[in-house]
Amino acid sequence: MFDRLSSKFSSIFSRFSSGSRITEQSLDEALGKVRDALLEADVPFEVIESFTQEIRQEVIGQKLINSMKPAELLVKIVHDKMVTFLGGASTSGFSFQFPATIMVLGLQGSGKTTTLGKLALMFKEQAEARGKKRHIMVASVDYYRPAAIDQLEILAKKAGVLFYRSQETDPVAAAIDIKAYAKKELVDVLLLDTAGRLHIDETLLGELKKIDTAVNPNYKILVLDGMIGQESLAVAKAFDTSVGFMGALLTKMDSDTRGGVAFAFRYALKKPILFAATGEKLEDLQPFRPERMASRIMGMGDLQTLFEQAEKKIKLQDQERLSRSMSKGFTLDDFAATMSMMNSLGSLSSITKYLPGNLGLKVTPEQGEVLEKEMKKFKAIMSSMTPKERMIPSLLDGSRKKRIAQGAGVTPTDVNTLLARFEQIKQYATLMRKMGKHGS
Ligand SMILES: Nc1nc2c(ncn2[C@@H]2O[C@H](COP(=O)(O)OP(=O)(O)O)[C@@H](O)[C@H]2O)c(=O)[nH]1
Ligand SMILES: [Mg+2]
Repeated sequence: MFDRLSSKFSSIFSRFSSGSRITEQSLDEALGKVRDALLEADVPFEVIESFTQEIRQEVIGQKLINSMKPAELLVKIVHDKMVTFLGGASTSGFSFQFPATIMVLGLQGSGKTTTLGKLALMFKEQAEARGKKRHIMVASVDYYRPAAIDQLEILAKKAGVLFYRSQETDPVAAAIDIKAYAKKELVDVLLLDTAGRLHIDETLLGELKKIDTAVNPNYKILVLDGMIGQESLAVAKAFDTSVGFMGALLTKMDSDTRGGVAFAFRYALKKPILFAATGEKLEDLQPFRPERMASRIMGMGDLQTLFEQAEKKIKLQDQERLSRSMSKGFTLDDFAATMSMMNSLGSLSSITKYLPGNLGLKVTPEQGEVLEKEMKKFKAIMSSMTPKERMIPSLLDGSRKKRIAQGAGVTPTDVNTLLARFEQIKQYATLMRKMGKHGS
């Protein structure tokens, strides 16, 4: 998600090394680059202007120019501003209150039907995780596209949720029938799919309004194709004035999405972005967390997302230790835990995008292999160290390094490489902790 934007931002701020001063000139230069990066990401001009102006004011307001304060503060200001622009610092994410009827709106091809299947699966898994059984039903009033309803039926089967096909053929009558059926069957969550067109048109909006009135959903969600960029604004505004909705769900964020849609939508509509879809599979749906998104864009990695993905795959106790250490201090033991967690997560190239700094650069499969070999070495090295050495690596002197290298069957250079890598990650962990992004 936002990979291109993210690599731009990483290069802007990597120039501000720790301890360097911010000058008026370097600030303007950096903000100019921020502007370019956002323009290229298809963020609307007025959004960029207000974004950079607010940052400038804050830097001046906080008297950062020529101060001895480290340039990290500038990074923090930009980061925090980005969080605000993307939706605020709430870390809990959005949660629905059930029982509920949820209706999706959006243009044809934006991903409504696919998304409905994803939401259904997510609700089902959430209930199962709490040992509850939830009656989840999906239904559609899309009578315009042939096979649109069949598509939903297939998704419902995959997700393992109920599906209902109304015999009515008028969308409004079908909507009323569906709602009544759901009530009769004591459905907890009714997910209603609607038709879209390739362009906003009055007939579509008029019909949606009638369906809205007939069904009176608790939640209306606008599904926005993340690939369409600024154009999404007109779509969002048209749906908002005619039918209304409470928040948006961005799809296709796995594609080479430039990020503009998130900024544009938030700025113009002031409504939350609730979820981001990142693929065609049913599992490819995540809560949209402005804070994490901002960290990703700024190249600070998204360890929290990595933890979340890992949650299903690794033992809780490993993970707890890891997130605890992220919020306190970072030792080689944690580094080792991170590595074994990464091993259990899958190929390196698929997960490195969540890692901060240099490790977060795009990794080709070949580079991935090299890194994986390196990691095996690192593991061997660490198992040759004493627990105390893993806690305080600075204890290692030349002769200990040699002994450890021998024990692990590697060279002393490998030991130094490991320590350098570790320092790098530790610095990021420390920076992120300072910025209070973890442990919340
Ligand atoms: N890559 C990717 N494709 C998606 C995503 N969501 C939906 N699609 C694809 O977009 C196309 C249109 O999706 P569909 O759900 O039929 O859109 P609808 O017309 O709004 O119901 C399908 O080919 C989906 O597989 C996503 O998050 N990522
Ligand atoms: Mg559809």
